[in-house]
Order: sequence, then structure tokens, then C-alpha cells
Amino acid sequence: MIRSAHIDSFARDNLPPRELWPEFIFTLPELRFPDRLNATAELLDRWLERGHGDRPCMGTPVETWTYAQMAERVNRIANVLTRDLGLVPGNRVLLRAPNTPMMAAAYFAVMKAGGVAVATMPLLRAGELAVIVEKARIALALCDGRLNDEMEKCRALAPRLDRVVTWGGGAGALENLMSKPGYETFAACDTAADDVCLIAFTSGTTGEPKGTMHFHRDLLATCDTYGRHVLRARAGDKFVGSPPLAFTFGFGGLALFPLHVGASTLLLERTTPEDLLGAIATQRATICFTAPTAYRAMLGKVGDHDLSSLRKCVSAGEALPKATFEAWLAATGIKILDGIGSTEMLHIFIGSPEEHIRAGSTGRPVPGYEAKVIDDEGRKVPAGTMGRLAVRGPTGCRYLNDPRQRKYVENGWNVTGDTYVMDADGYFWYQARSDDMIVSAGYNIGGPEVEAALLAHPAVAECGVVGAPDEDRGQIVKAYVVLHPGQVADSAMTRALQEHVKATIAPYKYPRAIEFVSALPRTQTGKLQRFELRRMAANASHQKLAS
Ligand code: 3UK
Repeated sequence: MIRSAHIDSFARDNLPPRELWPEFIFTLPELRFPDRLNATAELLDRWLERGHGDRPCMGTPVETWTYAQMAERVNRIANVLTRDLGLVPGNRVLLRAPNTPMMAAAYFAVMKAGGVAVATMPLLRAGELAVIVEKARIALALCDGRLNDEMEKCRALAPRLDRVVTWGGGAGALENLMSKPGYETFAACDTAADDVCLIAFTSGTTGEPKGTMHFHRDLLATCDTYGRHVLRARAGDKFVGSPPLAFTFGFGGLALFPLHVGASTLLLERTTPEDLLGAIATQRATICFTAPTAYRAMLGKVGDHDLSSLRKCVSAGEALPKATFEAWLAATGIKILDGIGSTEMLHIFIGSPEEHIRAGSTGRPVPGYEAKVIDDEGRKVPAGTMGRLAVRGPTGCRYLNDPRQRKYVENGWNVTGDTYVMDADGYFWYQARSDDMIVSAGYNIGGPEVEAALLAHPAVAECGVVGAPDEDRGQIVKAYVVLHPGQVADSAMTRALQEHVKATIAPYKYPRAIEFVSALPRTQTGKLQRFELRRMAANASHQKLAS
């Protein structure tokens, strides 16, 4: 084993036992990492050594930090952490902020100092923050002053959180500490490639959140697989997007991938479809990371904005319906790169570059990863057969002290909880989350397939499809539909949508029940909350039985 730089061994001590780790694969030559590796040194400091210091690195619509400025802020924060706040390698640091350059700088500073960054979504409340503080044994937090109220409430609930240092909006204690002379340089902690540098909590829709632990080398591995082989960004690119930096989709897409190629990133605090479109147009962004719903919501307004700078669009978090892919291509000339990733795997592990895309499919495994579809016993099923998705590669699941490790990792493979079909050409077709499959009169039906069919109807803006309890069929397919403005939610519309689905996919999959709603319940990472729709559907069925 490589010598760890961690003095505080909590993260290492709470890794799952070795026999429960997934198998890690490093066959690509670019994945042969040295034993000693600090992700911040690789992603940021390297650019200064190469004379790239004056190039733009991170910005907002009103200011831009160069690589040199970013590196200096990171050094100053790292000095504050180690000299003023007593951080020793291995200590966890909670980060709480909207997407801003300071949030990114704090992330890189914690890792540069050998600490473990635990970033949290801005919308989390004190009770949820306290669970994270307890699970990851956190004594120190860096927080954007504007979000400090909830942080202080959290401190009352979780007394082990000893110190909260804020920046911006108000006292700005962090800036004061950062301004000390001599703090502009900082030698990166000599971390091992397999020292933990990040604990990312899952935005789990049910149950306690799980902490997923990632090593310094994992951050580079995702850049050298997805970044290098699928995204293929260039130094001149300007990234933009909506996912929070606390979500690994956002951390990869808005921090790791741009820095890995020396590009720049535009961080937005508000990311409505209008905000995103406006930012792309006025700031001339070239690569956009967001969720399928956001692409759908932007579609209606694409004509009002100059998107000529845009050259790549990435979609993840949920399946990208074929109708959205095609409408976006027609409107912008860009083929959206769909890709499935997970917090456990750090980032995207299946997804194809533009020239290999098959609309409606997630794509083929990212170079460096292997994927297969397995049955309930873990045996590989033939092409064309539905089953559970299993993957392995240079990154993988290591939960922080959690019995659910045994569920995610089977025989060295990461089992994501998704039902997939692989076709004869090796393309992976998403069906549903495994526990979301609808079983109606003996048929297995994936809600997303019905959603994709409904979305191809011009009246439909958004929809969610789940199983509703039914006496005769066990479950029936029920659709919750948000119509475009001006469309009428009546029985004629219900029939029209049902006929449309029957004409698009196998008729037995059509939604026997349709309910029109004004909005769909979503998680903080933008995912449809199917359990909430199922709860609504179950309530509605019970009411019907009772009446
Ligand atoms: C689902 C998808 C179909 C799937 C994530 C990119 O979403 C991310 O991480 P989470 O831990 O959720 C993982 C689960 O989300 N999913 C994600 N992408 C797709 N389903 N098509 C897709 N393209 O159920 C997966 O198991 O929140 C995504 C990068 C980093 C991430 N953390």
C-alpha cells in the first residue's frame, strides 16, 4: 500500500473492507497515475508552470479570475485552513455556497491542503446538514455568508461542528484571514493517489444519504476517460451549466473538465432556462452541462437568444428522451451528449461522442469503463434482454461506513440500480430505475419509455409516468402531465394523448390514467421524484376505491 498523507485517518478507516470494493481497471495508458498525486496541483498549478496563468479560469457574469488569480486564492485559503484553522491532512471540511468561483476555490484549497472536501447543496436545511456533519465527523465549515443562517442552526444540532468561517456578504472573516502576507503561495500536500479528497453525499430520494468517497486519482480518472474520449473539450472552451458544484455532475462538468484542459468556466448562481440561455448568449459559452428537463424548457426560447457560440451540450441525471434530442438538434444544430453517471462512480461512465450517438440510447461505455446487463443472479444476459446495469472502471463505489456497500457492489461490479437493455452493437438503452419498473397485467413497462412517447406530442411540456395500484392488473400505467400554455386539459386531450402513445410504442404501454398537473415534483439535482408521484397515484386509487 502507498503511504497515506492523512494524519487524521478517519476517511481511510471508514472505507469499506477491501473485499467489498468494486474492481478497479486502469488499462488505458492515460490512467497509469503516479503513487503521489494531488488533484489540485495537477488540475490548477500545472497551468502556471506552463505559462497559462493569464488565461481565464473561472468567472461569473461580472468578473473573471485568471488561472494565476484562481491559484492564488486557492493558496490563500489553504494557508488559512492549515495555519489559522488547524486543518491537518485527512480532516473533513464542509463547504456550503451557491456556484461561485470562491466555492470552487475552497474545494481546491481543501484538497491542496490534504483535507477532504464535503460540499453540500445550497438548498439543504440545518437538519440535513447535521446528518452530514455527523456522518463525516466534520469540525470545520467554510460557508458563503448569504447561506450562513442555516449553517448556524446546524451548529446547534451538531455540536461537533466547531468552527464556521464565512466569506462575502457581511463580516467576510475568510477574506480577512486570506489577506495575510505570505499566504499567496502554498506547497501542495504530498498526498497519495489513493488518499480520499472528496466525500460526495448522494441526494438520495429515500433513506439516509450515503457518503461516497473519492481519491485524488479518481478526479483525474474521470477527466482522462469521459473528458478526454467523449467530451473532448479544448483550452478555448467556456463551460456553463446548472448543476451545483456540490453535485459531482456539476463538479466534473464545471470544475474538473474545464481545468483539465486549461479552459474556463462561467458559474451561475441562478440557473433558470432564461438565465442559462442569456448567459450562453452574452458570455459566448461553448459547452453547456445541464439536465434533460432544462434542455426541454430552453427549447421554446432558443429563438430569442444567439446561441452561435455553443458547440457542445451534455445531459445527465435522467434519461434524455429522443424527442428532446431531436428537437434540440433541429433548433441548434447540436447533438446533445447523453451520459449516465452517478455519485458513486463520480461521473459519466456510459455516453458516446457526437459521431457515434444513437438518438434515444445512452450510448456505449466510456473508454476505460466496461458495462454489462445482468440478471437477478448476476449472470450476463444476451443482447436485447432487459436486466440490471453493472459497470466497472477506474472509479467506483466506496461508501463511507455504510452497509449499503453490499448492495451497490456485486462480485466486483458496480450495480447502479438501473434497468437497461444492451443492443447487438453494444449500445445501452435505459428502461427505468430497477425499483421503478411498472408491472401491469404481467407486462414490465419502463415509465421513461412512456414519458418519451408522451413528450413527442406537441401539447406536452413535461410528464412523469408511474404505476398506480389497480385491482385487476396489479398496476396500471399512470401519467402526470404538464401541458404547454394554451393547451386544454380535458377528456379530449386525455384521449388524444392515449391514442398518440398507442401509435408510438407497443399499445399495452399506453397510460390508462392521465392526470394533468401544473408542475412535477423534483429533487435538488433535478430528478423527477417518482416515489412522490407513486404516492399521489396510490392515494388517488384509494380514494377511488373508497368512493
Ligand atoms: C440516473 C440517468 C438515465 C440513474 C450523475 C452524471 O445523476 C448523477 O448521479 P446521482 O447519484 O444519480 C445516479 C442515477 O441517476 N441517471 C443519471 N444519468 C442518467 N438515467 N440516463 C442518464 N443519462 O438512475 C443513475 O443510477 O444523482 C450524473 C455525472 C455525475 C452524477 N453524479
